[in-house]
Amino acid sequence: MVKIDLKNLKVEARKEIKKTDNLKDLDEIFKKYLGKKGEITRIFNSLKKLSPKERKKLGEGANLVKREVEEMTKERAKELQEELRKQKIEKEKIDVTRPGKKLEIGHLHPLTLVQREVEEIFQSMGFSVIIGPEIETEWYNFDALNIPKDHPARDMWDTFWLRNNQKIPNPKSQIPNKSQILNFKSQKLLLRTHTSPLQVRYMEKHQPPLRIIVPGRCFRHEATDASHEIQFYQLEGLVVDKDISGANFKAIIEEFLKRFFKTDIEIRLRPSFFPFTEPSFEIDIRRKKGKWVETMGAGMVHPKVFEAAGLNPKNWQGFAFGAGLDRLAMLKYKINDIRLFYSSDLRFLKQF
Ligand code: YSA
Repeated sequence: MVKIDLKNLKVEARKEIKKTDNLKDLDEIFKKYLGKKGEITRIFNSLKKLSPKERKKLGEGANLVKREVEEMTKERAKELQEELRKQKIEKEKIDVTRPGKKLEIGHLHPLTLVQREVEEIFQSMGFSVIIGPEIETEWYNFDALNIPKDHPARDMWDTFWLRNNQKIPNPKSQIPNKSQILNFKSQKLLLRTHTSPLQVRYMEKHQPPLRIIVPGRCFRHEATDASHEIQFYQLEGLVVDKDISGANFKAIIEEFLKRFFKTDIEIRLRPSFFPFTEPSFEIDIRRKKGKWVETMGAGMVHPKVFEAAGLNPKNWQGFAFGAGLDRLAMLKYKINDIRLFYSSDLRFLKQF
């Protein structure tokens, strides 16, 4: 009979099982001893050739070793699984104290911010915010404002004319009546060069006393530079009542500028000329002794404008102004080139 050293077999198996560091190898070791052709299985298979006495002795010993190898394998498998679990947890661990990734969210354009702030200030002073069409007729943009055809004053506004037969501008807030539609059809159309047409449009439909502002985009066919764009934003203001003077204008505009810039600014009124105001002036602004910036045109509403809107100039007085929103924004944020507003340059826009 072949002498089988069960003790040594057990020692060997234990060594191998302890040494292994992964479940796959452990499985191989198990098969090496207890698989179909495993060393312990082979002992069991050989038992039938032995005498009953030897069979009993070896059988019992082999059974013992078998149970121990099974036990050791189970134990080691548990340990390895636990190690794996720990490694996985370590890998998946989230440090909740780490600062998160910043999501890029959009924000408002500086000109929108300025427009909203300006609207709020004027609303708090009792003004209503009105909007109107960017495509305008020659009548509202010029004639109704006392700028007849062939009048040299038209040269003040270099105009983008539209080809005839354009659709009639029809913003929901200002649905034109039949006579206006007929008027539109016979009118040349243009991109409005200022927000002043809204003075007449509004007074046609609303009886004074009234206080409105009109923020909106304007267009001029002119060369661009650091303070001029072909498209820009204006803020029209109009106040009409029985007894309105230039002093009212000055008080309101000073109050607005104080609240808008939140710091002391200087304003300078220069005599000027607009066909739709008499007298007319231009307002320059500067901060901290800096450069004067021409910011708005203004004046007392001309009698012809009241007449064009169907109001009797003998009954009403008013002042109006047209400020450049871009210029106000430039002064507020110390921006030295208006073109930056329209450049879509994120390095610039992200600062607001
Ligand atoms: C005057 C009297 C009133 O009773 C009412 C309104 C006005 C203003 C008049 N409608 C007008 O457009 N005057 S203006 O040609 O001098 O422009 C007014 C302001 O718009 C300027 O002071 C400037 O701030 C801005 N502006 C004009 N052209 C611009 C411009 N801003 C940027 N780019 C341009 N090309």
